Amino acid sequence: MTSATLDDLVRQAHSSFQAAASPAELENAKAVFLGKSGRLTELMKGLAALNADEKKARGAVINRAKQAIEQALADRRQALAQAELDAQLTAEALDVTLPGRQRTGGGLHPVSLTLERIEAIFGSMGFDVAQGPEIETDWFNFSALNTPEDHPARSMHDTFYVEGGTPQAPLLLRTHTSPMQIRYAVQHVKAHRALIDAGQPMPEIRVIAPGRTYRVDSDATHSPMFHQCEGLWIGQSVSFKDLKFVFSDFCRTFFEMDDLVLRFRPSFFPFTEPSAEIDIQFQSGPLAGRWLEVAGSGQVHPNVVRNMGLDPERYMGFAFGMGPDRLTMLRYGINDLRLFFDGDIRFLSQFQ
Ligand code: 2NL
Repeated sequence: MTSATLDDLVRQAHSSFQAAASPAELENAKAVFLGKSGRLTELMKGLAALNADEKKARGAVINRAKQAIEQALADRRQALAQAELDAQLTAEALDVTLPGRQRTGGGLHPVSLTLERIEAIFGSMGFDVAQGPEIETDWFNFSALNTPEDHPARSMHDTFYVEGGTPQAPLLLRTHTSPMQIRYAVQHVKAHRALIDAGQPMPEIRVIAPGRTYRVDSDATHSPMFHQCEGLWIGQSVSFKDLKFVFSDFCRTFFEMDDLVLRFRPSFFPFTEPSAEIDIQFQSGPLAGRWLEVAGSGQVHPNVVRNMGLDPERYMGFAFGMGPDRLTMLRYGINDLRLFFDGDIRFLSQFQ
C-alpha cells in the first residue's frame, strides 16, 4: 500500500469518526481502523514479510498514519463529550431572572371573618366575648333557659346526646350558645354578690357568645354543625327599645348600609317574653326589597333571669341569637351553605 492510499485511509477514518453521533458509535468506528483485526492492524501485519530497510521506511509511514487516526479519534471523543455537556446544561438551565415562587399566606375562613366583625362591632358597644364548652349539660342548654321537659328540641331527633352523662344529667352538643351566656351571667353575679345583696346596682352584664353549635339537621340550607352568636344585656332598666337600637345599629354597621330597614316580628321562644324575629330589608343590591330573617330576640324571661341568680323584679334585659353562616351568605351573596364546609381552597381564597 502506497502513502497515497494510507492518506486515503486516514481521511476515511476521519470522516467515519465525524459521522459517529455518540461515544458508542465512535467506539464501533474505532474498531474498524484500530481494532485487533482493523484496517491499520492488518497493514502492520504485512510488515513481517519485508526486509529490514523496507520494514523501517514502511513502518515509519504506517506509524504516522496511525498517529493521525488516533489524533482524529481523540478530537472526536473530546467534541462528543463537550456536546453531551452542552446538551445537559441547556436541558437543566435555570432562568434566574424568573420571579421566585411565592409562599402563599393562609387566611381566615369567611365565617371566621364574620365572627371577627361581629365581635368588633359589639366590642365597640361595650360587649364582652365569652367562649366555652361545646359539650354541655342539659341544665345549661335547656332547663336554665326555661325550656320545658317535653319540648321537641330536647328529643334525640333534634339534639346530639353524647356518652358520659347520667339519666338525671345528660350530656349533649350545645344546640345554641346561650348556655355560655348563662355560665357568664352566673359568674358575673357571683363576682358581684355582696354588692347585689347590699341593694347596690350590679355592673351591667353585656356579653356575646360566638361559636359552633350542633343540631340533627342536614340539607342544602342546614348543616349538623353551624355557627351561632348570641348576645345578652342585663341591667336595671334595659328594655326592648335598647334591643331595637343595639341590633339596628349592629346590622347597619355589619352590612355597611345606613338605609337598611329592620322589622321586629312577634314570635315565641321559651327563654324570652315578649319575643321577636328580626327581619332586615336591603334598599339596594340584588336582594333589595325582600324581608330576610337574621335573628331571634326578646326580653329575657323572668325564670331565666332567676336562673342567673338575679331577682327578676330588679333586673331585666334582652337577648338575641343569630346565625353567622347566614350573615356571611347575605354579605357576600353566597347561595349554598355547604360551600363553607367543603374546604375547597378555590372558594375560600376569594375572601382573603
Ligand atoms: C334564634 C333564636 C334567640 C335568645 C336566642 C337568649 C339567651 C339567654 C337568655 C334568653 Cl342567656 N335568650 N337567647 C333569645 C331569643 C332568641 O335565638 O332564632 N337564633 C338563631
